[in-house]
Amino acid sequence: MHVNRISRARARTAVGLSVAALAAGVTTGAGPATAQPKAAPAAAADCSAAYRIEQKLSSGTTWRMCWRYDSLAGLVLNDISYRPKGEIKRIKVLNSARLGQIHVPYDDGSVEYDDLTGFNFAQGLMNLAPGECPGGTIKTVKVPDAFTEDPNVKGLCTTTRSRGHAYRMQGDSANKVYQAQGKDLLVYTVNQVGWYEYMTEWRFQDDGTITMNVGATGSLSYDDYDAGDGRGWPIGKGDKAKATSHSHNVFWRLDFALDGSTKNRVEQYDSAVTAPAQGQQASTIKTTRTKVTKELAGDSKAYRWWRVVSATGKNKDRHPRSYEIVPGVTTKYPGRGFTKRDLYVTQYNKCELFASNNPGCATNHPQNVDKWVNGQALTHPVVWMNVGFHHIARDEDQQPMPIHWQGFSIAPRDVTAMNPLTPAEVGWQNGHWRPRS
Ligand SMILES: [Cu+2]
Repeated sequence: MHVNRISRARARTAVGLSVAALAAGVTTGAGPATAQPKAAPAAAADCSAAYRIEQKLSSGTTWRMCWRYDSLAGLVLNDISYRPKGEIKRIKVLNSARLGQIHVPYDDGSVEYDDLTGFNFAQGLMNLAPGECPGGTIKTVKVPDAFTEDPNVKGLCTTTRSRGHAYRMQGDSANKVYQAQGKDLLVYTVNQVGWYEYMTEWRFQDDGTITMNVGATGSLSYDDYDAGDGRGWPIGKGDKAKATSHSHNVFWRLDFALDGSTKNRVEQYDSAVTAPAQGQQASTIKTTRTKVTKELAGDSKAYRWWRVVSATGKNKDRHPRSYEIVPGVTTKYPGRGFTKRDLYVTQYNKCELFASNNPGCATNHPQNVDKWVNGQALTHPVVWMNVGFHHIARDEDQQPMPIHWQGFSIAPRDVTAMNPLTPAEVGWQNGHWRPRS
């Protein structure tokens, strides 16, 4: 999207290559340029050390995953697990987490782009300056189908960051305060597409929450200051340069494997309100669970949430482990079938990798995620989240354009029996506990 002529020409060539590679059944996943160790330790994750990201946060939680770099999707994180300090074993969360598309339609109807499968998002991986990965490590990525002579890009940052209070609780005495500052592992890349730069950020919190965001920055598209429809937003002196409004519809694809099994269940919860009955002070809220046994095209709304439930694992309180899907702020784009819903849950199919313009399946297979929802039973659910941003430019968008984030989270629900960051002194306060006398 937002393409200048040079990158547009570049783009066409490279798309040809990618499609040819796909047609030939060639996988173009690539990894780090550094040499791999000859003998990896036996107990390691399913990847060599160069492809592994492992971080023990100072609060005691360890996150571990493997990474690779896909010729279309860019950064792909596999085999994601964490071990909170009170757990003996690592708890697996996801088989795979990746972007599922960045779809950019223009308001004047002139054009729309599928940046991942149609505009060489992956090949636009940018070198990061050391200061862009404060306190962390920048890994070298070998970019498949690279345009440049040297395909090696210092493009993957892994670092840690504080996120403020993880919790606070007043203790028995005035000067006793239980408090902790939360720590996160961050994993991110920057991909240039035309005039834009997209930051793809994965945030792994010490409390088990995973937050995924795409940030749009770089520059507004110089070529689009003409708003042919007369409805763009003036961003230069007077009323001449009008930036064409457009949307960024970002999709994520999450392949869950809670406790190592892909046979997860999906549940939807809705709460209904009844006005206060006579003699009652408040309204009554009734929450109902709907088991999602078949593929789903769903919408976020007030009082609705979903969770993915482990097929096998329970926490120490014998509650089934699950991850809750926490939608982010979205402006849903109603102009396409695949952008009409906030969430899709599809039965796993190894060729279904991009929410729109999906190139990997047989020619008679539908290309968009909404068409994959066709009543199949969910024995291996794949979650697709669609988060939209309607970008009406403003004067402050130049120059450079301030980064604009869109995304969502998944949060543990009953993965551990208590807050995984609980300090030892209050570890006994689980369930119906009694105050100490
Ligand atoms: Cu934009």
